[in-house]
Amino acid sequence: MKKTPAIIIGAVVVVIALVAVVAASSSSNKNDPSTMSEGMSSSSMSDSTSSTSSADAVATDKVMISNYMFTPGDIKVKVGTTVTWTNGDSVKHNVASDDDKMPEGKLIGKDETYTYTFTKAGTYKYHCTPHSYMHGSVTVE
Ligand SMILES: [Cu+2]
Repeated sequence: MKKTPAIIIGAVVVVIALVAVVAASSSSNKNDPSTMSEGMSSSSMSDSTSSTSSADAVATDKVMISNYMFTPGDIKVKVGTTVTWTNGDSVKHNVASDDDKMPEGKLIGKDETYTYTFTKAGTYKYHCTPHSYMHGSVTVE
């Protein structure tokens, strides 16, 4: 009589273990298609952004800041060009290098301008200090 409960407990433990394994494998099966599609969509997104960053750069030395965006976001200029940013927003913005390749610009108010002369070839990525989601780049050729 004393051995029976041990066997029952053992059987219950085995059943719980099997249920856990089945649950784990079924949940991982459910995750697989979603992770695959996420991986595909993110890789196609990164492909498009990497190809647009320099290929779609606009040849201009003037950038408007409006609606919390640099427009055009990606520009290209020749070495020695002075680029002028004009703020059209009532909120103050600036032009700050992502990697210290150029100085951090002062905050400028509405209708004020900021200028910087690019003397070396390269790609200068920048953002706005108070709004770090605002991004732009200058490709100097
Ligand atoms: Cu800003």
